[in-house]
Amino acid sequence: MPLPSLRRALALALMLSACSSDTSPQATATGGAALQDLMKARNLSEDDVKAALKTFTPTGRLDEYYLFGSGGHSGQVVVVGVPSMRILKYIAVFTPEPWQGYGFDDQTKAVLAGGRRHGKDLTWADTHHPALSEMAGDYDGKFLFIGDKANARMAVIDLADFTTKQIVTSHVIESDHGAAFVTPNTDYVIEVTQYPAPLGGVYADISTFKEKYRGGAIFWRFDREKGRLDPERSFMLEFPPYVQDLADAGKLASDGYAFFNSINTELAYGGNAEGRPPMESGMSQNDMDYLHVVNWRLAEKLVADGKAKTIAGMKVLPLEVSAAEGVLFFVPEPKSPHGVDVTPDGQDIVVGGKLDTHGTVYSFAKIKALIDQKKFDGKDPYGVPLLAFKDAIRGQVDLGLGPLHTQFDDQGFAYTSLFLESACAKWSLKDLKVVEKIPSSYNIGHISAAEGDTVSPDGRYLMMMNKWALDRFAPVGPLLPQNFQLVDLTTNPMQLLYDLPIPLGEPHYAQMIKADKLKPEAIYKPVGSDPIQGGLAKNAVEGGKERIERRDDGVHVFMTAIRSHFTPDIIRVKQGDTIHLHITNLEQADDATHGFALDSYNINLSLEPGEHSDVTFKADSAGVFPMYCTEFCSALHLEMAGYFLVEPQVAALDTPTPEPTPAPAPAPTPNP
Ligand code: K7E
Ligand code: CUA
Repeated sequence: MPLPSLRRALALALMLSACSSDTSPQATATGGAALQDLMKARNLSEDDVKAALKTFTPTGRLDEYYLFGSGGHSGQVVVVGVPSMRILKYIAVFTPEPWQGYGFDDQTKAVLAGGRRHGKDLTWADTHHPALSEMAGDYDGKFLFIGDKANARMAVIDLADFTTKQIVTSHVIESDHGAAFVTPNTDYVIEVTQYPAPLGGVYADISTFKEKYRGGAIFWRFDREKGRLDPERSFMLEFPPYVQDLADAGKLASDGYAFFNSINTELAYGGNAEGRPPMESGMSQNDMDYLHVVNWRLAEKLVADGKAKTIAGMKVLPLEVSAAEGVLFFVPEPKSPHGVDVTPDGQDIVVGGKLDTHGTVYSFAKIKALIDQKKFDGKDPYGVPLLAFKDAIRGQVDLGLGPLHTQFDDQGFAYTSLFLESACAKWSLKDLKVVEKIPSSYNIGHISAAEGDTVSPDGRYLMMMNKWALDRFAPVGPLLPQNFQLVDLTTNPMQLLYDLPIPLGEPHYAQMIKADKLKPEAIYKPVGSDPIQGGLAKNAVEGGKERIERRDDGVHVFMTAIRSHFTPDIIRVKQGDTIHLHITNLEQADDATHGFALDSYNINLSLEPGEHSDVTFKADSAGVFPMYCTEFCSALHLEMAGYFLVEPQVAALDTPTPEPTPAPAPAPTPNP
């Protein structure tokens, strides 16, 4: 280590020892020497030590930010503390999750059932973009939304208890990608199609792609009072089958508008075994695709005026209406664009072109002027007015290879991920010049800066979300984790602070929110709360009123859980009975969660303090089934158990046939 660095390391050691009460020169010198030894022993550079000091969070200390990241195919949301990079939670969303008992009780089964499609239960999802609820364009810390690209679903998570409350789907579309993105006051949550299909889930041969296949943007109305999306008050805009991609809502200067990009003006639809080009080359022929500019407030009005038709229960504003009434405009965007991100002041829209080295910065003021003056550059084949590229842009910034997604800070800088270059570029919004780049490991997708897509970004931190991690972590076989890399934005140059392997693929986007905006509850009140419906559950059980009742619809078990027993702890039923378990956790102490597992019946509940759960099932197998608590809740946790006894309806119905016993040896002839 060169001498000046050594001196700086000693200064660091001084900083360290200043925290302890003993600041005598002797102790400092010893501390410095000890730190030097430690750095040497662990082969750490001065930058490593700085990174450690910037992220290390002592036990009991809380993080400044929460990062809500997509959990990819897990259908979950991963919650990470920043800057410590500690994983705090996986929120179960689109898929059953046993620890949280999600998808095991009647309440959460009903949530998952909201996402059934074509009569099928779906047990995976492809989550891409989480969206925190906003007020006036700023995160308010109340709700989180996330879309499922594969199955065109949208979920609502309440951040009061970090629990999924609702999943909706519309059969009008078959997939999405630009989801979820919220309008500045969370009036609507936006879900934009990816792969076009005939609207309404009907059949039409692929050869009718141009005529019958369509994309669209669903505006799911959010009822903040109820904390739920309201399908009745939602609507969709019909789009040509251009393969829409990402979305962002306008804000401040561009409030009332929304922007979507697309990648297929060629209208290619594959068929590489039928004499047509494969999708990837078919869709990359033209130099320009179309940025969709949507006046959603006008669309909302036209829908209210009865201009929509209903398809699969969704109000759909027809393409010709949008084109004629000034709802939809197209502006060319360079080759295979990907991200579309509105600047904090709402004045510009940044689009990254995967196959172009530029980021294109569109000016909303220019777009709006062209629209107001009806200065159109012709129409697309579907009759949608086109705006001239050169008249709509403020400029282009030469970013590097494969620009994708852009975030913002509080100093007038933008950050754009460069997929092909495996780097993130920092550039000035004012003069559209790159300031510096930081490498990522590897194949960076989205980035997430602290509140970096709101009207008031914080700067501070940036997370690079990388798809490949090859040489970063101890090898775990051919399927490697993804890699979240934390970057310090306050230094010049930016500094890489931490690599966090994410063993849930494939995350796409994340949002980072100031931790003090969230006020999660620690316990459910009143005792016996239904976390999904809210308030006291219909079948909540009071301590002392536990009972088993046989009714016309089956056996109702009103049970309580408290350290360290279930009451009742023996349940006797007959084979074939329908069982209704109603279990209330009477605990009101933080973290006093009980589990409830029932052997062989595929039941595992998580009963958080004050929570009530109902489970309905058929006791179709006779036998003796232990039930027990699955959380180590007390010293007598193992004793928190009981029996579920199912008496066979027909004698020996379920009794295994005994192995034939060998004929007994003939008894010895007794002696006379
Ligand atoms: Cu670029 Cu789905 Cu936002 Cu992946 S998307 S990276
Ligand atoms: Cu309750 Cu263990």
